Amino acid sequence: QEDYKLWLQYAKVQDSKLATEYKSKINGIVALENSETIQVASKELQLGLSGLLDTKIEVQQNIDSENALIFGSKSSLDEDILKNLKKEFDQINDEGYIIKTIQVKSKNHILITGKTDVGVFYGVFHFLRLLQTKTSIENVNIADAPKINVRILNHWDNLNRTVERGYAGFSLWNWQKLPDFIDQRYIDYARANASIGINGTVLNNVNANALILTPQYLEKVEALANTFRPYGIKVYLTARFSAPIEIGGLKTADPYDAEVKNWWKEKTKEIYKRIPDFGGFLVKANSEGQPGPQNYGRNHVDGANMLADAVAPFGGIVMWRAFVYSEHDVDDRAKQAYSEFVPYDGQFRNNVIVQVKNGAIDFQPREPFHPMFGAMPKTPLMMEFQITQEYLGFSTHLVYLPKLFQEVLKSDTYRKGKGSTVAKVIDGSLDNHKITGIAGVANIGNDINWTGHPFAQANWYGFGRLAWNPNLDSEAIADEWLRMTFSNDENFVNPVKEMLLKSREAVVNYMTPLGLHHIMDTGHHYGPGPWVSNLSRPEWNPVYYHKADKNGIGFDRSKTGSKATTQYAPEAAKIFDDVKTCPEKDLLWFHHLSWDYKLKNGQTLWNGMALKYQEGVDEVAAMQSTWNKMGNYVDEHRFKEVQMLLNIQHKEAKWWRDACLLYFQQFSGKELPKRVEKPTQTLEYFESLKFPFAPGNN
Ligand code: BDP
Repeated sequence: QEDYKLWLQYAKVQDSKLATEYKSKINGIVALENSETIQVASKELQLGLSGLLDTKIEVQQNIDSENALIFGSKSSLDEDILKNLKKEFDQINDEGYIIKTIQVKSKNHILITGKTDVGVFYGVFHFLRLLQTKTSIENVNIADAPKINVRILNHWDNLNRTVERGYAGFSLWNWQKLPDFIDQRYIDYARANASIGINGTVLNNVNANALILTPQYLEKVEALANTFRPYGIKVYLTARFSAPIEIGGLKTADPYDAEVKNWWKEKTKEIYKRIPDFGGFLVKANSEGQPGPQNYGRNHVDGANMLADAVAPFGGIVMWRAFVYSEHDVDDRAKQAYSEFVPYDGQFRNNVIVQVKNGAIDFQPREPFHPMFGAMPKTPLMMEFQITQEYLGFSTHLVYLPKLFQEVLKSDTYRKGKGSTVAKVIDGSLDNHKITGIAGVANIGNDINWTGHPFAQANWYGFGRLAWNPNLDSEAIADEWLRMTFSNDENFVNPVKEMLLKSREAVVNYMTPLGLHHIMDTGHHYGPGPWVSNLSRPEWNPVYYHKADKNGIGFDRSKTGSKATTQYAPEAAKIFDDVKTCPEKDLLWFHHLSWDYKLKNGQTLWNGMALKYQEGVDEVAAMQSTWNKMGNYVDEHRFKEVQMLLNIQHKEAKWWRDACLLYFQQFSGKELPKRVEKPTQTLEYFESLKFPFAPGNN
C-alpha cells in the first residue's frame, strides 16, 4: 500500500527526458566495501533505482564500463580518486557525504563517498532524492554534512504498547515477540529514519517504567539495537530515577548514596555489554509526578551528573529534560524552567545535554521561543519539538509542522547580539559546544500509514530534515516531501505545497489566535475548553492562561505583569514588553489588553480576534477545495482518506471558533463582526461535549 512506503515510494520517473539521462548515467552500481551498512545502502539503491528507472540495475564487482555509480567510504578509495577530493573531505564531518561526477581512466562515473559508511548511506539517500525530485545528475557535485550531532526521536511508548499522546495506533515495539521476532516494520522504520539522517531513538516514554532496565527487557532492546545499527541509529532509553528502588532492591535512589551510584554504574555496564554503542539516557525528573533528585533534597545537577558519570566511560550521554513546573509559587508557569535551570549553568558534566521544549509552556500551536535558549552559554541545550500533535488536532487535522519548527529555529535570542538565533544555540555554534542535539516526540505508531494522517508523515520527514540542517527552508522541505510521497506533477505540487505552508497558521487561527494558548479541554487536550477552571492546580486551567474578563484578555508577562520578559536578553525583552513592538502573533501571550485595543489593521481586539477565528475556518475550507481537485494525481486510497480528514478538520475548526467566541463574548459583551458566521449551537452545548475515547491520554 502506498501510504506505508512513506516518502520512499520510488515511483517510476515520468519525465522521459530525465529518465533517459538517469539511465545513461547509471549503467551499474559498484560497492567498494561489504560492511553491513554498505550492504543495506546497496539494497536501498537497487530498490530505489529499479522503481524509479523501472529496470533492474546490475551490481558490478569492478568499474569496468563507463557511468558506474560507485559508493564506499574514504578508506576504500584509490589514491588517484582521493587526491581530487581533498577539498570536499575537508568540508564534511564523520556523518557527511560527497556525491560527485569523477573521471577514472578518463571515463565518467558518479561517486558517493564519506568518511564513514553511514555517511555513504546518507549520500545514497540524497542521491535517490535527486531522482525522486526530478533533479539532473549531470556533473553532480554535492558535499553535505549534518549540523547537529544527536538527531533523535523520542517515543513516548509504554511497555503495554499504548503511546502517550500517540494518535497512530499502538507502539511499534512488540515486546512480547522480541527478541526473536524482528518485524519488517523495524527495518522500514530504520530505513525511513536513515533517509532523513535521524541517528538515534529513545524507545520508551519519558514517564518511565523501570522494567525496561531489567535483563528481560534489555535482551529485547538489544535486538532492536542490532536491527537499527546498520542504519546508523543508536538506541537510548529513559531512566526512571527511582529504578534502584523499584528493580534494584535498594532503600533509596538518593544520588549521593554510594550504593545508588554503584547501582547505576553496574546497570550501565550491563547495558553496554549488550549494546556497545548504546546512546545513553533521557530523564524526566521531578516533573509531573516523576521521581527525581529533589525527592532527596538534591538538585538537577546532582541527578544528571550521577548518571553522566555512569555512562561516561562508554561514551554515553545524558539528556536531562528541563520540562519542570512546580505546583507551588505559580505566579507564572512560563518562568519556572528558566528559574530552576539557569542558575546551574556550568555545573553539569560535559556529557550532559539539557533538553528544552521549544516554548516555555507546552507544545502549543504557537509559543514564543523558550527563554532558556541562549541563557545557559556554558551548558549544551538541545531542542525538544513535538511531532505528534497533542495540541494541534491529533492525527485528524492537517498541520505542516516544519513551519512551526522553522519559526522557532529562526527566532533571535539576541544573547550575543543580533542574529543569535535559536538554531545557532542548538547547533552549538553560538557558544562553541561539542555535543549538540535535537529531539522530536514521535508521531509514529503501528497504523498502516505510520502516522495516522497521511500528511503527518511530512512532520516526521520535516523534523529529520531540519535536524540535519536547522537552516533548511520549510518550503523546500514541503516541495521535496510532496514529490517523493505523491507526485512530481507541478499541477499537484504547487497548490498542495501552498496548502501545506498555510496549514499551520490556519490551526493557530481557529484554535489560539493572537498569542492565546492552553485553552484546550482537560486531559486529552482535544477540542476547545477555554471555560475550564475546576482543576486542582491553577496552572492546569485554561482560565489561568487567557485571563479573560470584562476589561480584556491575555496574560501580562511584561514588566508590568509577571515579568517573564526579563528572562529574555534585554533586546528581545524590550520588543516583547512594548505592545507596539510585540509581534501581534504573540500579543496575548505577553499582554493583557482591553477588548477595544486597536490592532495594527485598525480593528478592535475583539473584532480582530473573531475575524482570525473565521479566517482559520475559511483556510480549512480552502484546503478542502484544493484537495478536492487532486484526485487525478493521487491514489484513490490516500485521496479519500485526506478528503475525509479535511472534512472533520473543517467541522472541528468551526467547533473551535464557535466555542471560543461564544465563551469570550460573555466578557467582551460585543457583537460578532459581520464577516463571522453565526454559531449554530449554544455555549452550554459546547461545554457539555465529552470525549471518553480520546487516544494517547494514559
Ligand atoms: C505534556 C504531555 C504529557 C507529557 C509531558 C512531558 O501532556 O503527557 O508527559 O508533556 O513532556 O505535553 O513530559
